[in-house]
Amino acid sequence: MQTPMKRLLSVQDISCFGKCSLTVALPIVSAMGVECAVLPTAVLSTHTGCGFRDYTFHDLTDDIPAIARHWESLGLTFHTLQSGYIGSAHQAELVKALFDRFGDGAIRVIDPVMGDGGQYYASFDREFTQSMKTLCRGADVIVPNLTEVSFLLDIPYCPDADEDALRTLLPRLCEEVGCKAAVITGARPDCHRQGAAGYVAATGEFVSAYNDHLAGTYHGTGDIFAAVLAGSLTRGLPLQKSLQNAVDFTVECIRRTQGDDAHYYGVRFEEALPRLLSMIP
Ligand code: PXL
Repeated sequence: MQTPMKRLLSVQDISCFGKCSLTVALPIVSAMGVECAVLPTAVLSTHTGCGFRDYTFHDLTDDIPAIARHWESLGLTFHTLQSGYIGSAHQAELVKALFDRFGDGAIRVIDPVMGDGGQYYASFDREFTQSMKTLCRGADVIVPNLTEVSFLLDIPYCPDADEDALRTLLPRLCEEVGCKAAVITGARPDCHRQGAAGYVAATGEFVSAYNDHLAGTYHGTGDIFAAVLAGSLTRGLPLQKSLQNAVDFTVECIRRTQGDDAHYYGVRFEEALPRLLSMIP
């Protein structure tokens, strides 16, 4: 008798070209030995960053209720529910309803994708932030970057938050958003290290994981981080080890991409995939 496999549902867009959201979540989660079901929120010709203009955007919001009904008729269950890029406030509401429907006993990992570098991504604004906040309520873990932290808490963007500042922001996130744990990604507590800092509301425990600081900004790394974190948690690893996996894998992807100007749109994560095998039990 084979051991049952864990199943994760990843809810985010397919950017057909550009290596982010579902095109990184699927290979990463699968490589971690976790079944990856997907609910695409939209199909885009490329992602919306890195100077891409005139990209196509096909919204799939209207498909969500029928997909959910079909899954319900099949009696499908998920060990983990993960969400990333959500296209609109209405879609965020439907994803919230879907997570409530399939959420019994599932780990909810939500990346409130809204922006980077202190700016909203195209088509997001303060109103959308409120819907994202509602989706995040009750999540087991949310994984905002410092830009998204500033939007969620309605405070100025502070890219240079040191360890003390992170320890102030994290409990505020849990309290104001209403999530069980918060992880701030892209944290640079000093000029040598980059990684993630987390906080678990129920225990008051702070956790963090860092690796070498590598210069530059790389598109899709937040999605890669979230996929490895969700995969690790699904495989039953504790938050601390899951964070370390996510940080180490993301930094490895960046290291392999540095100096490759042809990869202006995403990182060379494919070559790092074998490393995931040593990160899980
Ligand atoms: O990597 C986050 C992301 C996901 N999906 C789409 C995006 C972005 C960031 O720009 O545009 C479509």
